[in-house]
Amino acid sequence: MRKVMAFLVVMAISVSAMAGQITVGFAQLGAESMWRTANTDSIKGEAASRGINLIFSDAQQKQENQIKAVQSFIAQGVDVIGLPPVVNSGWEPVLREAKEAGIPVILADRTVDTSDDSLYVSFIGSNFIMEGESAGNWLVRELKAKYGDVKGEVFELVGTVGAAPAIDRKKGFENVIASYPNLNIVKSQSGDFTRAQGKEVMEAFIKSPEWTKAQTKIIYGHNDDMVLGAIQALEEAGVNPGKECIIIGVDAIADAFEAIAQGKMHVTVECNPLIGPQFYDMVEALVAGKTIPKIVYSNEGTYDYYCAAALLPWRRSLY
Ligand code: GYE
Repeated sequence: MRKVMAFLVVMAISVSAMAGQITVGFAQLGAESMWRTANTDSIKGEAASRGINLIFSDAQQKQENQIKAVQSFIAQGVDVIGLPPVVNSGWEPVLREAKEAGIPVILADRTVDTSDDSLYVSFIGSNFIMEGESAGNWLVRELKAKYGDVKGEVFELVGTVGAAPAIDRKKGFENVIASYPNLNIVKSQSGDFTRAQGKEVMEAFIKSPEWTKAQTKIIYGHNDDMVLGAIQALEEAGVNPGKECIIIGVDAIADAFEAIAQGKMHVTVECNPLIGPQFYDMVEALVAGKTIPKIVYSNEGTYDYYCAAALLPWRRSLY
């Protein structure tokens, strides 16, 4: 019986190899936000519709788990590895292992910090610095329109410490506000991109002297989930989020559109999680022996209270 089973397994593998079926290992970083859930659905759904054999793992926001997943994909001899690195450092050894095994790695959604960019074939995702700049530019315009003056105190909810989107969304935002001496970040703390920790951090902000002193309270969150947690904390503390603060998020998830439509939040900068189709286009090109671009950015916009209510049904239909 065992021999028959083993034979069937070997047959199945060789049939799929003969049919040219592509195997991809995707070392997802976790399930920390609605963005991530949509991203996972896109990666899984697109593999299924293209008949790609996807080996998927979830590292629960731990780098060591992601490294182990990549090593196991190398051992299994997959065709291509997809990796959204949870933090941006500490990847060189495992990327070198993949390179030596001749398995291309596509960085999907987050970047790594390395001086040797031959360790991965390509990056697909967002320009996080531009997202931070969009958030800053929106804020400057809003303050000018509302008060005729660019001043205020920013309470910043930072993403996962050391993650590319957290580093760059901060950098981009600071690039813009640096020109305005009366607009400053007065508190900045990580909420690890989750709703629960966003709420906790906001609870601490509300108790701080900076909060009491602030004249124009601005909340800038590196993702919508942390902002939605913060809105809960504000409401529980008796603060009217939409009236007493200016609230900015990133991602543009449907729940943020809803919060904006309800007047509890002001704006969200889009970060597109639906990168499955572009990702597998790159995978298929690689397997066909073609060269692919080193960087592929996804198209993104900014949605505020002028349009969020009208666009909510469309957003919900996406993810
Ligand atoms: O913005 C955030 C998620 O890496 C772009 O990760 C992604 C970010 C996204 O947890 O919500």
